Amino acid sequence: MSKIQVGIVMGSDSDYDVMKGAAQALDELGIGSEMAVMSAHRTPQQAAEYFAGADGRGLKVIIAGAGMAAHLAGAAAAHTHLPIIGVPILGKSFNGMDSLLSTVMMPPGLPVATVAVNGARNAGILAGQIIGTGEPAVADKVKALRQKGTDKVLATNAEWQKNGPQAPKA
Ligand code: RP5
Repeated sequence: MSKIQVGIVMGSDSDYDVMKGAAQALDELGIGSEMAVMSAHRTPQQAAEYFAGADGRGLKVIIAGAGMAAHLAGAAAAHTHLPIIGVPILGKSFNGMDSLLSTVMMPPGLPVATVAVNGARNAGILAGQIIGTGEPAVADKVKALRQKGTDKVLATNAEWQKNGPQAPKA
């Protein structure tokens, strides 16, 4: 079992369906992760303790997802120097703009690397890229993942050129 290097946190279990994409990507890259539910507003004390203790427990990156203007990722940045990747979760209002802006618009000095709305898979891959700067085996896995994406497009286009455009197979 790989050592746990990434903490994936979310504001509510209602975020799980999106956030599991980060765990899946990290798994593909051979990086251990843990998941937890915590809220910047509903459980501020517990969240602060988790973020403040993350470095001491060996975590390298934190991925934080929250919907509405809950800005869990920003709260994480306030308590640790570790890199924070924010995942804005699509809610019921404003097409996710509330969450996107509350996650991305951090004050100078406290960056949150924000991925697309519901972009948890990319958050996992970005965490892998960060960890890969110090672990060549992880960097190799990131490169292989990208190559898979390239190969898929090339194969699809080759098929289109042979048999004409087709809708994706289910
Ligand atoms: C945020 O409020 C959570 O991250 C979630 O996306 C949203 C709604 O939470 P629930 O009411 O579903 O628990 O804090």
